[in-house]
Amino acid sequence: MTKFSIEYNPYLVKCIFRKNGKVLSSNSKIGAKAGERLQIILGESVNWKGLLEEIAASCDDDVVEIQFRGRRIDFEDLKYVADLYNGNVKFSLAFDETADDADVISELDQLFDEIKEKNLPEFSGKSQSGKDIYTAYEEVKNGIFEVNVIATMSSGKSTLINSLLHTELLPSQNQACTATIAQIRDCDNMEEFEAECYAEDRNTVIYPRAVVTLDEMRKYNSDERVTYIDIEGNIPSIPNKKINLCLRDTPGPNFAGNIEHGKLTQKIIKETNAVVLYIMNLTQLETKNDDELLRDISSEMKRAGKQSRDRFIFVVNKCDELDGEKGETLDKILVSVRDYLSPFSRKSVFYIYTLFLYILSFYCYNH
Ligand SMILES: Nc1nc2c(ncn2[C@@H]2O[C@H](COP(=O)(O)OP(=O)(O)OP(=O)(O)O)[C@@H](O)[C@H]2O)c(=O)[nH]1
Ligand SMILES: [Mg+2]
Repeated sequence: MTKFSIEYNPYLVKCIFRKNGKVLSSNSKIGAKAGERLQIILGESVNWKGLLEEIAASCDDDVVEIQFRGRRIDFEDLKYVADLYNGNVKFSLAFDETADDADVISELDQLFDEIKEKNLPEFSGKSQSGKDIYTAYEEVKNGIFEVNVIATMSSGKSTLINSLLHTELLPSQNQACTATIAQIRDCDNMEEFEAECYAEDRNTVIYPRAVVTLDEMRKYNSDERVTYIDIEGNIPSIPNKKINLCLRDTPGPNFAGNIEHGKLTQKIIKETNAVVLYIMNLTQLETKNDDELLRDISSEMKRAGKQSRDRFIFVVNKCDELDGEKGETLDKILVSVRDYLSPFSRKSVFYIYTLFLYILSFYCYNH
């Protein structure tokens, strides 16, 4: 039996691979991947069959034990890929858990408390905007994690967000629907959703803060004076102590009622650091508008490098529309989605996210 080990540090984006105790150098095919994200290495890319296939090829053995050292969520991704593997090698997985995000943050908290107590002059400086290091740390830690949902019209943006909210709050229908920009801030202790509506200047209140349901949201969405809807309420399963999530539903950029919508989508793609969930409508993959948006995303990924590529996550939606009788299967569809996306950017990045996210989207729609 071959013993293979993977030690993964997601904060430094660093893997150490060992075969039978010996570290694989950067001259080896697997060792050369040491500086890439685990989720990317797990998937296929040009001249790379995915980590498990590559381990199988490098070990020349029927039985391989993989010892993984790292965070549980990363181990779960490895396990997911191992469960899908149907090659000739029998893999067994062992897990050695290291600190997770919560442990790291609590260690950082302690460290900051200690240096604050010592009143060290090295840490007494202020930034140009007048912030000291402690305020800046708190701001980053408690900052809002913004997720923008974008896509061409009727791809299922609002429906996906409703699924994440476990309730039908945002209007959705099979024609140009969302005309406003609604953002939902997670607030664990609220029992209902409350919303306030603003005009285009982001300042003039059109409807003051009130409890909302789908009916009020329909009214706000069809009122031409309303551009922004700020909503607060509990997004289930997302604890505030871990993350201050804000989901933002956007109108399709091709919404005929307002050319500003296209500009907003451009701004989200180019000018923010926020995460973008890009929803692809399986029943209508290759539209001109999709093409334009994907080109914009692709050039932003090229311009802003690695960090920017991680901002864009692709969701293949409406997977329930697959017609099994015509031989359409999820695997085949993923191949065609990959082929469709590959001219826009590197295959591997798109692949792993689409693979993972079609499952999320499928799950959300059906629950
Ligand atoms: N079969 C199927 N239909 C879906 C799915 N998601 C959304 N839909 C339907 O697709 C249509 C459009 O959904 P919306 O959520 O309004 O789409 P949108 O992207 O928010 O649309 P706009 O706001 O107009 O840009 C609605 O009729 C939904 O019921 C899905 O996963 N499967
Ligand atoms: Mg919508």
